[in-house]
Amino acid sequence: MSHLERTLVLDADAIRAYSRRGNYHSDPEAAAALGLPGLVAQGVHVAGPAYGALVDAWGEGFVTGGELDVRFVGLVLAGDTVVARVEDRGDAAAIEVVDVTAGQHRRRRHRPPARPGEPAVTVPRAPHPWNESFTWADHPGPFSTVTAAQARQFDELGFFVVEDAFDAATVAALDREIAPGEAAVRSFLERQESGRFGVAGVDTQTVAPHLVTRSEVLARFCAHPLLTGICADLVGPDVRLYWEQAVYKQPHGAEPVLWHQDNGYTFVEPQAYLTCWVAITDATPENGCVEVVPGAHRDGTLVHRDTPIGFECWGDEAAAVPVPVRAGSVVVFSSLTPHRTGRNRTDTVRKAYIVQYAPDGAVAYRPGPDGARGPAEPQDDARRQFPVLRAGVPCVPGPDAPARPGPA
Ligand SMILES: O=C(O)CCC(=O)C(=O)O
Repeated sequence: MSHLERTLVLDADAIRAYSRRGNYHSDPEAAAALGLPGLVAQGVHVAGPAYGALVDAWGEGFVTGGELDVRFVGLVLAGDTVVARVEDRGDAAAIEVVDVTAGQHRRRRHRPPARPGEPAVTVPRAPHPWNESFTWADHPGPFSTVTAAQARQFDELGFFVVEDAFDAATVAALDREIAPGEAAVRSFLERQESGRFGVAGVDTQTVAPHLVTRSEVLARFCAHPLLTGICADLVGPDVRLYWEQAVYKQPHGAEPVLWHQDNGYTFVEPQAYLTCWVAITDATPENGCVEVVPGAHRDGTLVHRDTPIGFECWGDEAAAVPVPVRAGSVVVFSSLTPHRTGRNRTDTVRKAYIVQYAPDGAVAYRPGPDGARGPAEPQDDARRQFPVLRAGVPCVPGPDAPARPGPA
């Protein structure tokens, strides 16, 4: 058995050599050109080039066909430099990446750290310019689904948890239905030179929106009686699905999701709509559970700044409350609740399906070319913003579905 240690710059060819998309095997010719001849991995499932390549968690049991065992540490992107130890085992071989140095492109995208003595850049706790006269409306009841204590916590703190709301079979079905859309987003991200697109990135999290347009199961889930019951109690009698997306935080992710309000990304009126954050895996402080600043939702939408890794508003580390939940639980919070999620520092993906509901008739505003508020944009796209409640009665998903009880 012999060892060989090499330093590889992961340019596009190297990436292709080790994680060719589609059939997921290394390319013998490219490997030979890199000075690692004869290494062929068959059936090795890697997430694709430029992507958390060959995550360390996959180390064991990674060999298929007995030819190659590849173990990378951490997340690797094109442009990074890796030190790889190659172990020749006679009829097999193993590559272990023992060190990774981030390439220039990655460093550029990271926020420069504050110099000693220089305060970190903070965003002021100030109203969004279009938030001129917001008043939070309390929810006095009566309630069909939430408890009076949950409603009070929602009014006072801006969030509450419904523990174990969905059983394991439902959670597994969500995961299964999300998978194709998530894979499509991942593939899109992999094709970006930086591996990034806004808040999403192959080394941070995939964000897969509008999945209800692909999956009847997910559309029905968004009209689940528990969720429409929460809507009836906290949003009103006439409610539409406003937005839904899966956020899958990658193992050993590079970035957190910064403090933000959901209404800080796209300014919706009425400003207060509802977010149901459904945990598909357990969410913990280690893998990036939701954290909130309690109470700040009552001020309405805050000013946000655009950063290379997403929007950011004022947050308060000292007051932040982590909200760890088991898979199947729901964190219910307002579109006005400042929240964030930390880096996933574990070996496994943290998965969530995020479903948002707004009163029927809600509109969105985007800045025009001069930065001023553009025209009101109706939020009633029949394919993905369908009614879930009409006059307090749950609807089945669909553009013109009559009001009738939702799915069991
Ligand atoms: O799930 C996450 O990690 C963050 C999601 C989030 O904050 C959002 O979708 O607004």
